[in-house]
Amino acid sequence: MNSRRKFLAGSAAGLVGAAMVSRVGAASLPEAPMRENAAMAPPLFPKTGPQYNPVVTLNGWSLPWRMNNGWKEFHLIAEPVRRQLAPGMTANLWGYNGQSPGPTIECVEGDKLRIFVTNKLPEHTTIHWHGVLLPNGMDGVGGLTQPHIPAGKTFVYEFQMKHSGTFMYHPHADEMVQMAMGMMGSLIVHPRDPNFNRVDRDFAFVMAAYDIEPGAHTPKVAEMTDFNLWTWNSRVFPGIDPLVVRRNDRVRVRIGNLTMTNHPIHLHGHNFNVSLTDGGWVPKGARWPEVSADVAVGQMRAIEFVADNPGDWAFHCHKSHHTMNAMGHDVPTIIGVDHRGVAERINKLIPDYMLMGERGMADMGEMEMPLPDNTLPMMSGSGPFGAMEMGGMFSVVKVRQGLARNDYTDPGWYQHPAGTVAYEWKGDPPPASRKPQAAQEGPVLKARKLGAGSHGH
Ligand SMILES: [Cu+2]
Repeated sequence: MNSRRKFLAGSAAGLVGAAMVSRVGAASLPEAPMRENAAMAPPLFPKTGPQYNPVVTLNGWSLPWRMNNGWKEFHLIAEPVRRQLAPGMTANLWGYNGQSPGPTIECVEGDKLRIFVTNKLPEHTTIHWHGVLLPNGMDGVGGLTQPHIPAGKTFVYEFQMKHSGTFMYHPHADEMVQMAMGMMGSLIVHPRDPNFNRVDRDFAFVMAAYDIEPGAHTPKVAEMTDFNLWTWNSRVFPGIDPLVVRRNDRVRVRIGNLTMTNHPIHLHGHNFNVSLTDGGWVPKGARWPEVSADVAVGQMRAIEFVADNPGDWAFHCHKSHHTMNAMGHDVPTIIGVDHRGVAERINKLIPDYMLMGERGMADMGEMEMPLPDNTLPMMSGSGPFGAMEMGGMFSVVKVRQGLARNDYTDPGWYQHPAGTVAYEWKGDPPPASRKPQAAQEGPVLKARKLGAGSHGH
C-alpha cells in the first residue's frame, strides 16, 4: 500500500513537472539578482507595470522582475548563504538570492505572477505563499499540493494576486530546519489605486529566531523553543537599520513573525493603529490606538502612525530577553547577594575569577570582556548618552524635520532642544528615612560576563 502510494505520488510529480515546463515553454529563466551585503537598498520604483509606492526592507532589498506577455516574472534561488547578523558576527544560514531573509517581492493587486524557484540547497524544498489567496496547487505545501522541488531543480509558481496586503514566503518542506536556517521573505501586494491607504514611508521586515552557540556560525536546527538570537530580517541590534522618517510623514511598518513565539512590538513617542492584518486592511472605523502590537507566530501586522514627534524613538520587542543577544538563560539572580567571602576564596584558586550581576547586569552593557570569536555581546550599542544595553529586536525610529522625500540616510543622533533632556537633581540629597538593608563597604568586586554567552550552562 505504502509503496503504491509512493509510486502514485512519484508519477504525479513527473506529470506536474512536465506540465509546468511546457506551459512556460522554452523561454529562458529570468535573471536571479543576488545581493551579498546587509545594507538597506533604496526603494525599487516600478519601471514597468502599474505604479505603486514601494516599501523599503530593513537591511534588505526588493527583487527586480521582468514582464513577459503580461506576467511579472521573478526568480528566487534557494541556497546556503552567509549573513552578517551585526558587525562582529556572521552566520551560515539558508536563504534566497544571496541573503536571509530572501529579497522582498513587491507586486500589485491584479498582477499575474510567475515565480521561478531554483533549489540549490542540499535537500528538497518548496515555497508557500503565506496569506495569499491562490489556486490550491500553487500553495507550496510539499507532498500535499505539489511534489517537493528536488535539489538542483527549478519549479514554477503561477497565480494572480487577488488582494493587496502584507504576506510572507517560506518553505513548507522540512519546515523546522529550513525556517530555523533563515528561509523566509516578505511579500508585499500594493493596492491597485496607489492612493488607497497611501503612506509616505513604508517599511517591511520579518522576525526570525536562531539558536547559535557562542563561537559557532551555524544555527542548531533541532531547537524548538530555546532560541538565543532574536532578529528582524536576520539582524540584531546594533545591526538593525534605523527607521528614518521625515517629521509629519505618515509611516507604515509591516511586520511578519516566523519565530516560534509572539512579539509585542512597542513604539515610543507615538500612538499607532494596526491598519493591516493577515486577512487584509482593517476598516478605518475599526482601528484603535495602541503603543504595542502583539504579533503572534505566523502573523503579519502593519502599524501606521503620523511621525509628528521629532526625536530618536526606541522601537522594539517588549519581551526584555528578546532585546538581548546570546546569553546563559540559567544565570542565577544574585542581585543583593554578598559574594565577597566566596570570591576571595575562589580567587585563591583562580586569580582572575570575577563575579557577575551583584548590582544588576547593567555593567555588562559597557564592559568589554573578551568574547569567543564570532560572538556578539549580550547587550551593546552606544548612544549619545552612553551604553544602550540592548541587543536582538531593537531599533530606533528617527523622526527629523526636513528630510528629502526618499532619503533614508541615518541622520545621526537627535539634537535635543535645550531644556528637554532628563537631568540630574543637584540640590541637597533627601534625608535617609530608613536604615540601609545591606552594608555597602568592603572590596568592590569586578563583574564577569558569564553571559558572553554560555548558552545553557
Ligand atoms: Cu520578542
